Amino acid sequence: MRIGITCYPTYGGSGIVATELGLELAQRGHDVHFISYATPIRLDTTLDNIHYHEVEVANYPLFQFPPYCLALASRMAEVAERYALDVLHVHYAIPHSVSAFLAQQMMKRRLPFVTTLHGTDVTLVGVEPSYFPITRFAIERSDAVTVISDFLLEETRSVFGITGPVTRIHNFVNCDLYRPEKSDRPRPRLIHISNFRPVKRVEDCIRILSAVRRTIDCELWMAGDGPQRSSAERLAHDLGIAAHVRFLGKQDRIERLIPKTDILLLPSEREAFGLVALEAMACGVPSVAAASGGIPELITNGHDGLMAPVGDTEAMAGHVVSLLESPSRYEEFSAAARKTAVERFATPILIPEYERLYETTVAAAH
Ligand code: GMT
Repeated sequence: MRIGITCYPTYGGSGIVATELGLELAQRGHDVHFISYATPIRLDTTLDNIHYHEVEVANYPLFQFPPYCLALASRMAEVAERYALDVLHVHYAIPHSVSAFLAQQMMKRRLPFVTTLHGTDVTLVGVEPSYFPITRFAIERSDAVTVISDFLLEETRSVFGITGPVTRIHNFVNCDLYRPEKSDRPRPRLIHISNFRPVKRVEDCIRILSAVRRTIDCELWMAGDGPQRSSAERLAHDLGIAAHVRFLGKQDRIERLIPKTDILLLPSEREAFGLVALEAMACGVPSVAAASGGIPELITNGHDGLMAPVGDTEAMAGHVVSLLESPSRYEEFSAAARKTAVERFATPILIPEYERLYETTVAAAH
């Protein structure tokens, strides 16, 4: 098939899922056309069957806000026409599904589009009064809608009142790329990876480290960047543990980073799925996480990871200690985490679900 993909090209789970989906589809022989304002961070445009089309947003003194949504729609229609795309697949509803709808209206032939909802496009941004009606409209007008967890399916139905079909396709991981790797380190190492937005509760990671350090000498790597970074740094200083926390900034090759650590911390307030926890599991790194949103669909508590209520940093610290103080228990969790990733969330299991959806969507549109 000839598939157009639009996503946010910067850091963030939705762009990563879209990029890796495109790469997997290209490997399976599909022609994949990325349409965005920049090359997605994990995209290698030299690969066979991968094409990238930049969206240029012309500015004008009259524009306080250059209309990206319109430039994107024009580019989508142009690429779809020139390369005879069969389907457009947009990741993150706002504004991508609106642009896809406009592109569809511009075409002389019927071009179906699929919208994948990733989380904050429903739970946070989508509920903003200024975006709510147009987001609901674009979801309803999509030829197919997918969500990345059952949790998000429920949210989509209750927030937007969507009654039509919505397909749940969980996030996936390439278990050949994300794999365990033995590496020596002087002391245990925890890691947190995110965009440091309030929903991630990054300060909880600092509190967890502080509590764990009452029993075990360990360190924390904080990978990523965002608005909560400076408050997390301040808290580390205030708690007297700054020397044990490294802020690494944005990282491109997290498949190389995660295997150098022992436990991933994911204390999010709300997480539609928690892709980073899955990537860690594939590397044999179990997570200690908040039992929020879709995380329990991924982690089986007490088997391949441990969970506690949102904000309960003492319980999360207790979980970390329980893993680090018993090497045999740690090894069991690590092996179970890898097994879960391979058996339930690996690309060969989930990519065909997207392929089937494209086929039925394209067939229904003609
Ligand atoms: O806010 C983020 O975490 C980024 C966001 C995105 O869309 O880039 O991530 C969401 O999509 C990921 C991939 O599908 C999910 O694994 C994350 O759970 C989800 N984040 C939230 O729901 C907060």
